[in-house]
Amino acid sequence: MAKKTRTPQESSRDQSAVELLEFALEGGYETAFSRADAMAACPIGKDGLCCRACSMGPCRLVKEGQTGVCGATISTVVARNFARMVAAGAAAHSDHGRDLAYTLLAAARGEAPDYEVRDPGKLREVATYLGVDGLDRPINELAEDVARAALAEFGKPEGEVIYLQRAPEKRQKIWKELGIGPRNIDREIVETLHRTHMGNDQDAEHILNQALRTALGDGWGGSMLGTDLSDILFGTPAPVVSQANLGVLKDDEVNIVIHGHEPSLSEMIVAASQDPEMLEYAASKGAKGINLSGICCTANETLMRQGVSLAGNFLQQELAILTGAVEAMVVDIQCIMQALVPLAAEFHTEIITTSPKTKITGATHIEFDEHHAMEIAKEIIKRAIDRYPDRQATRIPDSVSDLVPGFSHEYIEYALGGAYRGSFRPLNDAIISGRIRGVVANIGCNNPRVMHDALHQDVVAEFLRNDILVVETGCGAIACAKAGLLVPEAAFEHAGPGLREVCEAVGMPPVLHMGSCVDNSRILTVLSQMATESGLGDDISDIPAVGMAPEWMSEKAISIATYAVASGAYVIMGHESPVEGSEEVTRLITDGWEEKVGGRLEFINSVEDIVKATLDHIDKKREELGLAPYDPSQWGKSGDERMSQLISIPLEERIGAAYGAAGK
Ligand code: XCC
Ligand code: SF4
Repeated sequence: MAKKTRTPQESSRDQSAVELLEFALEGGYETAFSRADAMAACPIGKDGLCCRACSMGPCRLVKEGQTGVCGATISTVVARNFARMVAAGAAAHSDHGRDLAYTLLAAARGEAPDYEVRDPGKLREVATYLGVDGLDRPINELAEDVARAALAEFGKPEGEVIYLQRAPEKRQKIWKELGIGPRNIDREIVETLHRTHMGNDQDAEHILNQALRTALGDGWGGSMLGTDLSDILFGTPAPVVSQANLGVLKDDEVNIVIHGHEPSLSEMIVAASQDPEMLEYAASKGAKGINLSGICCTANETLMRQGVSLAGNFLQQELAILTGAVEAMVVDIQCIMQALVPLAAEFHTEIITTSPKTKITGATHIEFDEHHAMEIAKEIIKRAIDRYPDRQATRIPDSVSDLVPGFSHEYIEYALGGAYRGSFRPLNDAIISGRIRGVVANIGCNNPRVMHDALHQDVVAEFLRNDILVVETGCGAIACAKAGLLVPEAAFEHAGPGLREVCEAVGMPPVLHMGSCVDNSRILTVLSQMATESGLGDDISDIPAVGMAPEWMSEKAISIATYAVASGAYVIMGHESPVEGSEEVTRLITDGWEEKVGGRLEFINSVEDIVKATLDHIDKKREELGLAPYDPSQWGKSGDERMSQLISIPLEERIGAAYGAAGK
């Protein structure tokens, strides 16, 4: 691929990003965008054709029929590389889930006084799933047993991951027959690393079966526990009003950006930032207040529960620093670019690493310890405040969009059926009647090799026009939030007539923000419940739904895609295929997996092709279910008036009116 320098306009769909990229260009600052232009992707590695598994190599297999020194074929090498991506992604999500279990354990034992069980109802529900009895015991006693049962899922010596039982029965049978039910979460990750070591598993299909099993341990294990335990500790999300994009930074306040993935420390920072002592200290340095905002999934976690605003998604981490308005960027784990440190050194921004798992050379390390959480949170905030007087010229873009996130599966159920009749019935009915043609889960990252946010926003706009309800997580959700798609009135402006009717009736946005990347497990729960509720078949693979990550970049995204496929979903990843180098592996993950598990994984990189493949799949599933063909001409004559009235009320007021006293 020839090197090509893109203009800021060609690099991002987001005008605030474009402005800051122009500033970076003038000032000679590097960003991931400019580095992606300067660094062509390795043509061998990108297709999965480089094996570094031993020192007889590395072997670069570039010609059909070529083998490595050990004789490994192209399909073996490509499958091994893919399986290792799944293992790394599953490890990241699951280790995050494990840490939450330890936080719950410490809280239950009274060793982490700043944490408590905030959602006892969810605690009891999770106890039931995990087979913990004595639901009426004192909350901390129950919480301790739930934490221990959760921890056991990571390494128990016998049996299978318990949460597999939350899948439709038919799905569980498929896993059993194929022998791909994960035995525990860690073991499958370890076994994948073992099997892909030199001289082990050398049959592409067999390696890929293990990839499916490892990924299932992520989706139905580590990630699902991560979500459940976060809800227990910090509350199950319900709709809130918030704002997205770099315009949320404030010129006259101390700006602290929290970035990464874990909610544990960030929840404490949220609380500490409201502490009168901290506010007073900020005032003593001339600041009007302390303004918190987030990047990536730490942002999504605190957004969903506390309404903390979103500074931006993955590709905006460096841009936030370029505004000159950020006193501290506090990072924990995952998706943190090392480039933040040298960039921050050009401004007054301090990069503070906090996880015992993540240090970055040159950053300040203040290690988080849940036993002294609040104390550490305050120390961090104080450091940020101390930087405020050093602030120079700022360039905060004026773009902000409102959004209404907080759609946990519990909340969706409540919204559809009410507190006493919570159910997915109305959603199924809307799909059966054809008001909603199908469902798309649009998730995943940004990638500087494609125009920032453009694929997310363009495919989603097309889906809405086609009466497809969209659920989102991760950086994809942030991309669409910035485009104004996550507010109820987006239905009015963007949705086809049927979807619009449904959104009007419930007062919900046509794009539902379901949380962070581990919260893709919430989507598995929704799909399972839809399959269990009658009318749409009896398995996830029967539902007219498609999953996608059009701008993916991380190994976690590959793990998510793989567990979604193993759960029966058709998944489209945009950008490049990491298995491009092998026709056999490409066939195995598409037709091969479809035969096995009913889901398939494809890599497609144009908006038109993604939309077409999605609509074709959804219509095919509708037909297989014997549903009426999609016909938008029947809908959209009712409620228009109500909707126009509704959108004339300010969002803050409307949220109470439209949502009632939900969830909390
Ligand atoms: Fe990271 Fe979760 Fe990807 Fe965003 S979407 S770039 S993984 S933050 Ni999960
Ligand atoms: Fe080469 Fe085989 Fe070693 Fe891989 S395992 S580097 S293909 S010799």
